[in-house]
Amino acid sequence: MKPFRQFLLIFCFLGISAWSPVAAAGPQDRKTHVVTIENMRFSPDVIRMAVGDVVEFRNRDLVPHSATEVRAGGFDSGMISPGANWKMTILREGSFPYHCLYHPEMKGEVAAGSAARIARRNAPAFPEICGNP
Ligand SMILES: [Cu+2]
Repeated sequence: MKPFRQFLLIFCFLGISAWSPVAAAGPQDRKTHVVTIENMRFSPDVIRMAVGDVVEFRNRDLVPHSATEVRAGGFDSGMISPGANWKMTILREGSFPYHCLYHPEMKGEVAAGSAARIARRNAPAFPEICGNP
């Protein structure tokens, strides 16, 4: 192969890689957002994240808590024992208020994707949103 053709081929290959508008987003690109449960509060109480990110709840209180979506049929950690953690992934855009089943005054919200603000205003019903990371 002539050197010029070789150069063209390499240039095309690199050009396509560099200019491709589609970025491969794999599990390695997921961010983990930590919510610490301490002193009877979720901290931070509002998480803004990308769809597909992971939220990890860490109970650092001396009593059990839960992270349970307010909407019936939504996500539910079940009991998170003192010192235990629980993770979930949000798979759809939206805003998902949650509370603790044992202490309903403990409240938080997970918002995912660009539609989060609109979703919160309109408060529509959502299909299943959770999966294991
Ligand atoms: Cu609680």
